[in-house]
Amino acid sequence: MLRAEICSDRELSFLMEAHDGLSGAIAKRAGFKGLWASGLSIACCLGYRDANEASWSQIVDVVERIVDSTELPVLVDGDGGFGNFNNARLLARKLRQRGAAGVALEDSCFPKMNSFVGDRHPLADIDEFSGRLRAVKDTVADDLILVARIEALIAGHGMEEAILRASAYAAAGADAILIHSRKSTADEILAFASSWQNCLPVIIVPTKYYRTPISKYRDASISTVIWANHSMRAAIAAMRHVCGRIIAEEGIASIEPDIATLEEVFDLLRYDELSRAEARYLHPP
Ligand code: SPV
Ligand code: MG
Repeated sequence: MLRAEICSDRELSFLMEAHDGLSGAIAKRAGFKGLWASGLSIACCLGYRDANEASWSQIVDVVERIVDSTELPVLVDGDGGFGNFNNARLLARKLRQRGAAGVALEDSCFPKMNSFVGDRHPLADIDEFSGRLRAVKDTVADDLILVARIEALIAGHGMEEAILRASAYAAAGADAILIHSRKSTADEILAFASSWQNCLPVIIVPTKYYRTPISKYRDASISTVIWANHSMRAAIAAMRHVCGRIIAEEGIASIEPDIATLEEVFDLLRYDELSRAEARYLHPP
């Protein structure tokens, strides 16, 4: 069941970005069945850059809040695993303990840089990265879905290198392949899907090629689409807007209709459940 939400070859699924318990709860209310714990969004909300400035333990703590507040399957962006095979397997073990459903590891070098920043994205050696994957698989077996993320297209290495890496990572035990692209059209990820022939399920992140209709992904038998950072970016726009109005108007009277009510806040965090528990445990009949 968890596996089907994260990556299945039966039908296209969608993972919504979450960066804390609240954004996870909102995504769940909207109807999402699975979440992406985005490294970019979590770092951003902690005031860090997406360059391994946040520590693995900070990420694991945030993931625990997302898992606890939603009880949805969460695929965690594990970057490159925060080091070598040993760091990667420690991260995976901790994520499993905190209830994550899966981890995506990318073949970047530590410290990584967000895929859309600059043009220096050195790739890890294939054998070394395969060792990270094998170590994770040996540590968590089937208790955590292992997604191998290929940065070859981001780094400008072309399709042959991407397919070579996908084959190596499949042999190392990956359960799915995430193929990343910074192009504004889906051409290269569709070309990848067509030559990969679904040897393992394919996961994509259409942040830059957002205009592509979903039907193209269904036609290409893509397994999973990740909406990777849209709650975080929506929050930035909304907070910028409201802060600007409050400072300009020196008051909050006009913004009240445009922000969430306190009732909605209490509802999202299930204060009603606490009242029922109080009635039961503090004031039994
Ligand atoms: C993230 O959400 O942190 C990702 C996707 O890794 S991206 O920012 O596109 O690299
Ligand atoms: Mg990331």
